[in-house]
Amino acid sequence: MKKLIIGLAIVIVGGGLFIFLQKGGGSGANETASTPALQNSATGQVVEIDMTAKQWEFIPSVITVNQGDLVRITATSIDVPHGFALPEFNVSEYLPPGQPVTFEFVADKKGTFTFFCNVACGQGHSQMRGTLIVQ
Ligand SMILES: [Cu+2]
Repeated sequence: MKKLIIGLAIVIVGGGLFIFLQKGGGSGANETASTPALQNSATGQVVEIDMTAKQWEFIPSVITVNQGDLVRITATSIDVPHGFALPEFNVSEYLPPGQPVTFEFVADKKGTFTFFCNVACGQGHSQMRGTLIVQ
């Protein structure tokens, strides 16, 4: 009977030690795995968008990205001078006709934001806008 109890105790202690060691190894592996993930979320994915600006719309007019993405837009006006303004992300660009303009920003906050033309471009100027969705 005594031997059985001692045997049981060894199994319990041994098993506990085994689980402890396994957990220790596991958390170590998780730490190494989470470090690059953390770096990824800090740098963000790069989202490249080719945009056309014309009287009186942006194409595409809706952009959806993920929070933390680096959004790089190359916008080209195909008629008259336009602008691209996205105040929440400190973006204000002048788009001369026929000349691609590349600019970028980090989508560091979630929400729905309006970008718009801020260069007087004719009758429909005030309706020339689009939507940025950061999810
Ligand atoms: Cu305009």
